[in-house]
Amino acid sequence: MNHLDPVRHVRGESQYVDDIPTQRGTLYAAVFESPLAHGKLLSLDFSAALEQPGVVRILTAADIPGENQIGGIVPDEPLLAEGHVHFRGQPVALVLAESEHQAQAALAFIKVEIEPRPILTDPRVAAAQGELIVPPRTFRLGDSAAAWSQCAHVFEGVAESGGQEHLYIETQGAYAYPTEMGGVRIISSTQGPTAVQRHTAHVLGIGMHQIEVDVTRLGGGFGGKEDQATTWGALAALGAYVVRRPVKLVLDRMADMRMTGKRHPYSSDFRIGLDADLRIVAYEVTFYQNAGAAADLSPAVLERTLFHATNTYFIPNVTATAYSCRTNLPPNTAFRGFGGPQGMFVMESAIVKAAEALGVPASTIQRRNLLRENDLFSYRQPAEMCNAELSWDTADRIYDLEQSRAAIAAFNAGNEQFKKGLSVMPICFGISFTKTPMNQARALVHIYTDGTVGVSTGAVEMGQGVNTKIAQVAARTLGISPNRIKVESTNTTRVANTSPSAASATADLNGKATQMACEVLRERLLQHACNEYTLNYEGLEITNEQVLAAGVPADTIWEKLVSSAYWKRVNLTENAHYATPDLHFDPTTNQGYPFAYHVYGTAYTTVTVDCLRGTYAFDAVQIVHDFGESMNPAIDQGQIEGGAVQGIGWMTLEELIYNEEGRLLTNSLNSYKIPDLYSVPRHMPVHFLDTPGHPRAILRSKAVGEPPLMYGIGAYFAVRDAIRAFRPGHEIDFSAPITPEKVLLNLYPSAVPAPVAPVVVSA
Ligand code: LUZ
Ligand code: MOS
Repeated sequence: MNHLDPVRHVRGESQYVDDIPTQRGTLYAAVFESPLAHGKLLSLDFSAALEQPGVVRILTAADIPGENQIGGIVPDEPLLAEGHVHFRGQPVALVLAESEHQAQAALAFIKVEIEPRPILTDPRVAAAQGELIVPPRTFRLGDSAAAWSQCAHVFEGVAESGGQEHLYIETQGAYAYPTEMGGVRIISSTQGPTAVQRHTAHVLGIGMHQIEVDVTRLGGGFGGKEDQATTWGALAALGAYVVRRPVKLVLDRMADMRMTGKRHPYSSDFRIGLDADLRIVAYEVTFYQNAGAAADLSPAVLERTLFHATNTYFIPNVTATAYSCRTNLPPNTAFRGFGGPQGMFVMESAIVKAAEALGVPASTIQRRNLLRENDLFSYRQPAEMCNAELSWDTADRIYDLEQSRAAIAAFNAGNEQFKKGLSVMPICFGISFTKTPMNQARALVHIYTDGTVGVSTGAVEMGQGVNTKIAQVAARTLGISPNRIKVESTNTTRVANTSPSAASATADLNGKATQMACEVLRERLLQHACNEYTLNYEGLEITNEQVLAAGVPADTIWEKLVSSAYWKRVNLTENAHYATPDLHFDPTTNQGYPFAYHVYGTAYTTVTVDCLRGTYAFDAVQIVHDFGESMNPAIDQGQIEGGAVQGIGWMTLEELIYNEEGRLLTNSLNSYKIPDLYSVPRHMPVHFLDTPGHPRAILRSKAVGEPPLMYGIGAYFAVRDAIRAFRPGHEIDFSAPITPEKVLLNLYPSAVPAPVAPVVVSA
């Protein structure tokens, strides 16, 4: 089945928040941001701004009727700054005007006095000063301290990975309408409609039943709208609630880049010990996460870093500690992989460090330490239906590691200016929200009297194709054509108390709920058919035996079956609740069974570096991926390609630079480089690993959203490999992204003077 949306997208018919026809009387909002990264708010002067044409009202924290608080995990984040500002771009006031231009123009007339305070941008400095968001966490397996003596080889090092801008094509935004009885209806570009509803109700001091949030689709989310869509939904709602007029707030690209949080930069220390057979005996790692100025989702991201700290390897002795460090940057947030990639980058760095020192290919160490069936992760869940070795060996069989390496060696021997590099990146990603209670979903299915079907769930369509998958589940379960099915907008009044569309789990959770509701309806219709014994449809005689033999009602008799059921007063609506079975996790011992299952895969990345210019191009990323029984191979392959390219961007091109004043210098697409047509791999074969899938996955089709991002980590190591082909033995920092600039500095370490660069907050 094709993805339902692309034709509409290409024709420009899909509606995003900014495309909704505006109601008469709509006001436009613009956000006045803190110009300093840290300080005490002394005064705000709106007198000149209020005199600008079209300006209707300017709101501050003082206008909030409820509590000025939108913190999720930790209540540490005001909706509008109060008393102090903690990052540049923090919302301080909301201008409401008759036009978008007038609202924006008025911002320049607001005067603010701030007494500056010291600015922190480095997580290690923050940790040293005790600026932690939550107490540190440690995951432990075995006894690493005692294990060093058993190691033939021990290596240590530092690894740094940078942040990443989400760059969803649709920027953040919301459109709020006052409803009668003092409520608000919000159309929001959010992955988490219930989060917008809950926080807005709290901010307005009213019940959640007074707030309706509706989401048709997003132009991308990638985690950036899991938690951080709430600010704009709540601000628009505040305006609508106070002024009793519709309020629209849509960020322009540069405002979005300045004001919103990103992937967390990490700075980490590692120590790895191997025995004489290159088995990893012990691993110790300390992560310093740059959380920014408020908790947001940082503690959960930090936890997932610990879950994935050993990637897809079995290591008997592990101590992994993580610090979430408070700095004066915009609060960093969920981003595809949710801390997992940051943890896995350090693991791979440790292996490469050992491999380079020992003079063996990293792949030798990687292959020897892959998880096997029932091996324990550090959190004590066993690797069940483990496909780590299967995906590695399948990749070797079809892409041939030895042969690939030999071809690269031959190329490198015959070329001076161009060098090729190769890496192997095996992945393992746990599927489920790590916070067990979030693993629940509901579906509401209506069969209308003409046989068409409306399905509502908590799933948010953000381009990933979840609506297509939901329609497939309903069609398959009811035994009807997907053309009869409409997947409705995600609306908090139809499906309540939803988890965000996140954690790669949306199709599993909402798909299973849809399946359950449709199974009940199908049984009920079959029962109805049996009760009627014989249904006479325009000369077509069908007995209950035939209906039962068919298993599900055939499409041709569906309409008659449904309408006859209605006339017999059979309930044609069903609501189902799904909660992933078997999950448990104890955050005090950091042990349990947090994941429904794991997704595995392996990627070979080949790159050609121009050793005169420092530029590079990816020849190929060859992938073997564990889809289970893919229910939609086209959508799933799209997720693999997009995810891998997004990972390549994070690891090679995308460099966020804040100066020491906490100002984002890479604040637009001419200074922040994302992958384009020329930087994607020329070849990207995706082999579907042949497995039976997993029963906890929807239709045994495994989650596919986040795992492929981590194939991109291989890009960093492939580039590094090519640099070392040009300059054998050269020590290269484990510091991502490895931009063309960094490549050049590594190719000519002594010839290039140390650059006078702005402070790079790569961590
Ligand atoms: N969001 C969340 C996530 O709240 N919990 C998670 O475990 C998670 N994992 C990945 C992406 N988003
Ligand atoms: Mo996400 S990082 O699954 O919102």
